[in-house]
Amino acid sequence: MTLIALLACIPDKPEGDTASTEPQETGDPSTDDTGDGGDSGEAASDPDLAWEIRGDWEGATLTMHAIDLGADDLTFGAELAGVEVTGSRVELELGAPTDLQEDPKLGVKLGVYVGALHDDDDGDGSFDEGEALRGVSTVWAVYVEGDPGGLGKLGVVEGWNALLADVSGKGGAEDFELYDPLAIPIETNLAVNETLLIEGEVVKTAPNQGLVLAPYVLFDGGSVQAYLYDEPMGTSFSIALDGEPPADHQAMNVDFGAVVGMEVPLLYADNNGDGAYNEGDYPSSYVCDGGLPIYAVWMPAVTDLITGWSYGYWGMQPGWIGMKQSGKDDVAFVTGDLTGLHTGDCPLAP
Ligand SMILES: [Ca+2]
Ligand SMILES: [Ca+2]
Repeated sequence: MTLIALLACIPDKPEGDTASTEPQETGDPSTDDTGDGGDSGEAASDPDLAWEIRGDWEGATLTMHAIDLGADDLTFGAELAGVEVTGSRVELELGAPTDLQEDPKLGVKLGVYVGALHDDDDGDGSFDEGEALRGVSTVWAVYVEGDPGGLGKLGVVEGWNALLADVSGKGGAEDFELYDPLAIPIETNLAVNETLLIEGEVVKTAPNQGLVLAPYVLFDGGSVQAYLYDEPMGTSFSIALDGEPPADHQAMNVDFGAVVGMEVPLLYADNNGDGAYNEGDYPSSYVCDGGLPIYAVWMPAVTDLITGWSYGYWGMQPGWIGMKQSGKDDVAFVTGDLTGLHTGDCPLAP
């Protein structure tokens, strides 16, 4: 695989919102471990690479993972560094990696690495599948041996470089942005988001109207012990989600490839007037933003590099995240709270 071909390996955005029921498994967002970390390069006297951490770095371990340029699919190879993070900047003195590979198209020997932050549960200074990732860099650290050849036109030089690829591009030179290899950003974009606020106002009120957060498992014939929210509806609403939903709200979702909790805010006619959503009540409307239904999704902690890589590019995060229908089979993720919503004119499809 060539460096350019790596672009094609950035996973497709997940589509649709269908869920299926399978044995449940909840994520384990462990966050309190402080491993011993590795010993390579921390507080390097003459750094040739440095990561700048944006977000909560305390207790995290930073690793770098080679992308196997010889594989057809995205495959991560050897781990290059494992350093317990003690500040927001991690400097490394790496020299030339020993696992460089020849890019067949470019005729250049190079190595491409992503940075990762994780909670090193077993304290071995290395990322093991199953340990919770806090971030995977979208900027690549790229080492080039000798003359950079065709990469020179991207501004790449011999030695360490940092590149950000535009995933919507075609892989041309214009789709790469050069970064300072002594200031490569890595965001804690995979930290579990514990809270989500959904609030707004209703533009068309009806008598005996209620608002329920209907878990998606209901649409698959499942049931839950309790709803996360179910209140009579006034002219405005405010739903504050906090923490992982109960296991009976979560199910395997084939589109996400993970056990997720999906909640659908629904307005309903409380036909029996008991102030709660139950049999005989009639769901009438989604809660919408710009006429498009919104959902709240609980995604499990990310514990593998490929999912972490994909999340970084698609702006997803584990924990609570807002999701918006953006087309028939298309969804868009919305980080941050869902506020300023207007609803009441967003009927359920017949
Ligand atoms: Ca480990
Ligand atoms: Ca009722």
